[in-house]
Amino acid sequence: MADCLVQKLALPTGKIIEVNTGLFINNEFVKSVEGKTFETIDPATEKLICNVAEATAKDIDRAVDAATEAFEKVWQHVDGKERGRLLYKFAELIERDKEELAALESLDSGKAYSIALTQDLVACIDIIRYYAGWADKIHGKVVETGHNKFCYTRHEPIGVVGQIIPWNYPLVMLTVKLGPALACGNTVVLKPAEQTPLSALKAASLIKEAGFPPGVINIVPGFGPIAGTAIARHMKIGKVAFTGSTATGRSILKDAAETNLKKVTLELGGKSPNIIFEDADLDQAIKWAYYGVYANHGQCCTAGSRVYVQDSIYDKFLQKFKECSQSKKIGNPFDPDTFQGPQISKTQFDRIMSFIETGKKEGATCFMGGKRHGDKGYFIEQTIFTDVNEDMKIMQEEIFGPVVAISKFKTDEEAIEKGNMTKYGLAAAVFTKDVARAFKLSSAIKAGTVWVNCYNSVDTNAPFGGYKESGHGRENGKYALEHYTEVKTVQINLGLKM
Ligand code: TXE
Repeated sequence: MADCLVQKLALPTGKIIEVNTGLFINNEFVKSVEGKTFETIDPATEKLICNVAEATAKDIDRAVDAATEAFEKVWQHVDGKERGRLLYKFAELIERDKEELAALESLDSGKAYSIALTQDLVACIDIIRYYAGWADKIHGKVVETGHNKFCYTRHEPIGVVGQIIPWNYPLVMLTVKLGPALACGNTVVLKPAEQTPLSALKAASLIKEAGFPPGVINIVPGFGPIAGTAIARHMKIGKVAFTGSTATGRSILKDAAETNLKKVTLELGGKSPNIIFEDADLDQAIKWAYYGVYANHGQCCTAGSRVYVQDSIYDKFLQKFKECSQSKKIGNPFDPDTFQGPQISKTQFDRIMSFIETGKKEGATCFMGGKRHGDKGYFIEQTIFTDVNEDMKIMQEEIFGPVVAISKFKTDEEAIEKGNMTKYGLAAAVFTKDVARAFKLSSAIKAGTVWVNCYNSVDTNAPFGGYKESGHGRENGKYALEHYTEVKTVQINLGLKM
């Protein structure tokens, strides 16, 4: 049965890649119980890439049963050194196949192949190696409780964890979620986004090849309201980790509350401010601000989509930022010099175009861009709005496309006030040479990450997550491990009498 699910996919470069398009449960690729499949589309051409098995609630049950059995019979007895060894092996296989994985990522999501290869894949390998290193270093503490007792804590795995990931960084999200969960000794049921199942399925083959026992990692492509909800509401899943929209995060929290109160971590949307002072290195600030908003076609939760520039340098900044925008290529993701590919889907394309129209209706000036790029694929021009105010929808809602609003401020206080005028709190940046001001602003801005004189500079060992409606909990680094264990307190009587 597994073989009939293997599909040969032709890349625009002429290369053929084989992918197994079944659900990955118990280390086998299988059809869905109901035999359903769904289409995955190339956003650069709007053409069908292939059909992929679609998980429904019955398949999630199957995957959870496999993960439960694997946890109880095998994985919880596997020590940290061995878990680490398997993770290192997985990283090695990702590295071996990085070109194929990057090509699939590019085909399915539209991101530039050169960027997928040199940034996304490099991050994936690093993340899995980082957590491989943690696997045998997860332990509790001795707690002082007086002479008559000995008290210690154990950091035990939760059991089966559910992971629901988005389409903007499919493989990076997969590794960010799998790394800490496996290092801590959990088994996993992971649902990739319906727009981008292919790289996750290719990674599933590597999981099997690495030698993970059957059922430890199960990968089940499907739709959010069906397969995603089944994970969020499952009574045998002890924790769910989610990255995606704030609306879906809310619904997952509600599902967890209404069922078994599973633990939930959420990495949600943002509307991040990027504040540029007159004393900043202007050329550097422009390059970082550009990367800050347009990286991954604006489909980045940390996108610095509100740029605030001190009034004395505003005009110069705007002109140079525009020139920088016009210098980068939008087009075929497989062309080596492409910076920006298409948006992920027709839905996202329409959503972004409607935000652009709203911005114009609200009275903002569309200073650059604002239109579809080309006539095929979901490409959108890099777009700059000026003459904006904080009440506008385009200043409050996450657009998740190549659209930036650039406005002015005069004082530190005004920059702080405007920067914080949002329900989100994922990230922010400050550009200045004044150290005291950098400290002041980075304390005052309510965000999970504040960059000083750089943007979107993410490190595997630095925690990542949001204040306010940008989420719960932290990913990356040691902080992520806290969300994948239960802490057990053991108290041993050494002489207390009743
Ligand atoms: O997200 P969803 P969408 C934001 C961004 C974007 C908007 C909509 O603003 O414009 O979200 O994108 C699964 N129960 N981000 O609609 O719906 C879904 O199948 C359980 C920010 O794609 O949140 C997919 O796997 N799961 C972001 C994942 O959730 C559900 C990245 C994300 O989809 C579900 C992506 C449900 N009821 C979008 N409904 C970031 N933080 O980086 C959907 N899903």
